[in-house]
Amino acid sequence: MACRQPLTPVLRRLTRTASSEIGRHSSKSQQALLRTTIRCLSTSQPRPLRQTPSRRTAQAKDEFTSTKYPEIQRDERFARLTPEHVAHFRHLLGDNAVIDGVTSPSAAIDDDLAPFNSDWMRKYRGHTQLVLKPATTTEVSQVLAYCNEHLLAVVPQGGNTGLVGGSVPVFDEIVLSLSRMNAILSFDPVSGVLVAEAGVILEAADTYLASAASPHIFPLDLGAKGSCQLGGNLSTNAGGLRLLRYGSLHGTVLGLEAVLPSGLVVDDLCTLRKNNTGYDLKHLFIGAEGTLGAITKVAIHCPRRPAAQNVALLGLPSYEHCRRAFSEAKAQLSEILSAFELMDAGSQALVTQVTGNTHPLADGGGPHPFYCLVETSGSNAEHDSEKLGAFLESVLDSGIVADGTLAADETQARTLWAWREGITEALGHLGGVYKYDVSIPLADMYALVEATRARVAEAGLIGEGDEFPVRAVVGYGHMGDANLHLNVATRRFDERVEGVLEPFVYEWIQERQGSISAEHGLGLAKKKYIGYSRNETMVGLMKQIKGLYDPNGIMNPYKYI
Ligand code: FAD
Ligand code: 2HG
Ligand code: ZN
Repeated sequence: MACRQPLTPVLRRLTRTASSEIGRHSSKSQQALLRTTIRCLSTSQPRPLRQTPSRRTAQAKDEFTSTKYPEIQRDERFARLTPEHVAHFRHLLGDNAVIDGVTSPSAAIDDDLAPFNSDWMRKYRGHTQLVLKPATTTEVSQVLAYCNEHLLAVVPQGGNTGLVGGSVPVFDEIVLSLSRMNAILSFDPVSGVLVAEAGVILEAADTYLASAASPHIFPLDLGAKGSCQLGGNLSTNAGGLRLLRYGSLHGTVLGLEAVLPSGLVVDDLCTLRKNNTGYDLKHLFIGAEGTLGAITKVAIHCPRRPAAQNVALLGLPSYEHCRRAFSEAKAQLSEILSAFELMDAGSQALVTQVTGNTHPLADGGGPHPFYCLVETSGSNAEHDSEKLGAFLESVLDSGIVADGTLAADETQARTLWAWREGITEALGHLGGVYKYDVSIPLADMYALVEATRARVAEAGLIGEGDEFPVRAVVGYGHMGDANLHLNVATRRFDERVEGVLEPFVYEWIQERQGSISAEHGLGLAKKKYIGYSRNETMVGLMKQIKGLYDPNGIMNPYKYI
């Protein structure tokens, strides 16, 4: 509250000067105010994350999934890889497309295989001895047909940034990496339709669109954009930071090409926005997590890149205030609102701890119990700035928001975003994390974090000292989509913690008609829990579809289906 009076005019002025015209038209006092804010923000520039001791400990203790979860047994229907199989793949793809630990095991090959065996969180670790990197759809088709015929299990892998253990093998499954299929195939600036191979990195696709003669934007954005691939994005049906504005991949993807385990190429690379001709089968692959086939190409509708973008970070006294701020943002910013993200104080404290940066709102009466990041995207900088300024003024005046800051340029906007996008990485540097990515009606959403915190405390598992496995229970997420990320940050993975959290979290969500997987999928992590969000009839139908597309069950076995 302390900062409310002085901040209001600052925000108003910064809003007016937030475009690239700063300095040319702004008054001396405006420039002074702007400099103040820049100075404040520049102390918070994100630094590269350090390799903390606890992160190293977590890595050193990486356990095989098969050891950690002995109840998952290798399916002995699957063949074990032989030198003959490997020779066949070398002949098919060429030596450079094969990482072979079968015929030439060595420590160096193990090092090459390691990143394909371990997931991003270092929670799951498989035993693959073979990675294949086909370069064309025909090669994918030949590989899968051979695997199907010889009963060799396969895990498709994109950027390996998935957060549910779906992208890595459990036992000796072959990893099918799509990384060499990374060409942009076409872009039509009039319709906005981009056609690309599945291995294109999300950020590369967006950079390509940004530099087009008429700049466009990829309708999905997320913190892992520098590593994740379009095929992986579709396979997880990733939601990300701007779903609120651009909608889900089920709406933006117009067509795709996929290869079934039989080798059959499903060519549904439609580039039309309307195509009501029978079942829309592409949707089965969106969110299938590699259990039906391998996605090889994508056609997606991309909007024009907004000419103006503004970002504000707000400090709020309670979750209820965040809900009110969101409601106001929708009402007042309507068509230009492009993101509304939630962060609790605990999540921001962990980012501060890991990066060593000063929080942008640390001086204005902070730390605040909650923070919201609001982004607008539109075609008219002046109009958008005025609208955002008026919104900020009204939420400050009405006491919904206690403090706030507005980015004055792109660098500052990125800095503010780093406090939201950097949470996952910061948490990963502190040890093991139990992640729950859930949808719950907004009224109850944050209550899950409080209930979980209370439960962990009651079990005596949370505290400051090393004897406590849990450091913190934090919540953040895509408030605009009623999508919460409940994260339990630990010093080490510990069975007692998992026992206290599961199935408690899932039961809590089921009671409120929520979803146990909002955007990350089920993978291995939520394999046992699908029944909390899908009824028997639906799981039964899924199994029938799986049986139809993949009768031998070679695609991503041991995962949710
Ligand atoms: P992978 O991790 O390689 O694979 C994911 C799944 O898809 C696996 O089951 C795999 O078998 C399958 N798969 C991969 N490629 C193919 C293919 N070509 N054909 C068939 N199956 C395939 N997710 C969100 O939804 N929103 C976020 O905001 C978000 N932020 C993130 C931030 C960070 C820092 C990190 C690490 C992850 C984040 N994620 C987020 C998780 C998200 O699922 C992934 O980032 C992304 O969508 C997965 O893409 P990938 O290429 O890395 O796929
Ligand atoms: C995000 O929104 C991602 O930042 C990751 O979906 C969430 O770390 C997580 O749990
Ligand atoms: Zn998310």
